[in-house]
Amino acid sequence: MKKEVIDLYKSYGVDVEKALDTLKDVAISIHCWQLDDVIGFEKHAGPLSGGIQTTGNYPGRARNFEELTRDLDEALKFIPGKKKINLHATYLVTDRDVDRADIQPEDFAAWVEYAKKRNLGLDFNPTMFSSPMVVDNLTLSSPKKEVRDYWIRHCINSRKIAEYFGKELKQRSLCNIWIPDGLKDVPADRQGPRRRLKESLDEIFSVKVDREYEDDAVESKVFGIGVESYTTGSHEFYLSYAMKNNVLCLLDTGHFHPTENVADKISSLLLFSPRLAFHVSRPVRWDSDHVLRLNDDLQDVANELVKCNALDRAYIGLDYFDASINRVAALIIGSRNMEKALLKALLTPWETFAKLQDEAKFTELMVMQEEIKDLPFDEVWQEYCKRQNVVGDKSWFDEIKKYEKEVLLKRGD
Ligand code: RNT
Ligand code: ZN
Repeated sequence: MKKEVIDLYKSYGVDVEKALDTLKDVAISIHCWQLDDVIGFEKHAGPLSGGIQTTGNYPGRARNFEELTRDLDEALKFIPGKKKINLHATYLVTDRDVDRADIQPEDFAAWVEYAKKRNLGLDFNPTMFSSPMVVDNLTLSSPKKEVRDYWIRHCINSRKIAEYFGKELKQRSLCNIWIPDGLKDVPADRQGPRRRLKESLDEIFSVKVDREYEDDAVESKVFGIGVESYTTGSHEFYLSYAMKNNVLCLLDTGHFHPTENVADKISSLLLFSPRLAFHVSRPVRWDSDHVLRLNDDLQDVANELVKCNALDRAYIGLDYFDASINRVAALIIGSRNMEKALLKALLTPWETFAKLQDEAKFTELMVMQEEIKDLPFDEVWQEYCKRQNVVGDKSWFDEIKKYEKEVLLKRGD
């Protein structure tokens, strides 16, 4: 890296070396489900449901563990930094004819082996959609006891799988609960389903797992397709539940009203919670789960995490799925953008800015905030990638085009 670049940042009070050193240890949890349109490996896998949707029919979807991990390996070559893989329960690798509710650690042993070899962590999500046991769009908040009990069992087993990941890989694994529960039209009873969800969660969390290895999070949502009028697991519901019961809130950046600033929530939550979790996504008009671009919304999230000095208190997971472009490229683009946003945030003199704010020097603050945008970020990004042994420029896409031709296009469907 050129000395002028280092000095230029230094003139703003930014230590480039420190930024590079910090970023390399921040884990990003890369979601496996971008590579196969959220289908998974269950023997009788049906279509995606639960009010979420992939659109597009780009060729080359991964159809099994071998194909998906091959694609993942290809993507990982071009993603710098520390990584975890984020799994859903439907990505089990087993010959057993196991019901979704009864999954066990052994069904994910292949993933542990995969992760160990590559020095990756693993996170987990119970899958409470794409199942005949989602009855009338309801799972944990269903009025039917057998439906609730089924998903309670699934969640308890999921937490044990995450604990197993944590123990095996010697790094804490996040188990994140999201349910699709809601109503299409005007609710007659809003509190009933929420009371049942609360009781289901109480039962799920009454089973103790070791916090050293496993963390629990709950993910809220404003609405889903087909359940536009009411969502049982709203933000207020889970925020209250999490604070009272010592579990974590997971903020999916696509799960709020379109003009709501999700980044603004971070500083508040961190005052009351030991850790915070994310599904970083990009909503376009709705929770559309577009590939992450390096836009202001993404930058804001990264900025807040750095400003709050919370990089070691955050689970940064990605959550998007685009079937209209090369899926491996989609995974790389979003992951690199997450890394870039964090690096940009780390290359900003937040303390100086905060002081200007406190001193009410708002003109100077605005000048600085704008000037900093012109610093030679790419030089630092290239240096980071070089140190991580990853291609820094767009030439990664040449490799992916080759991979598409040699591997992806040869897959039938
Ligand atoms: C749905 C939630 C949920 C899923 C993934 C597949 O709106 O965001 O997290 O997208 O888990
Ligand atoms: Zn999500």
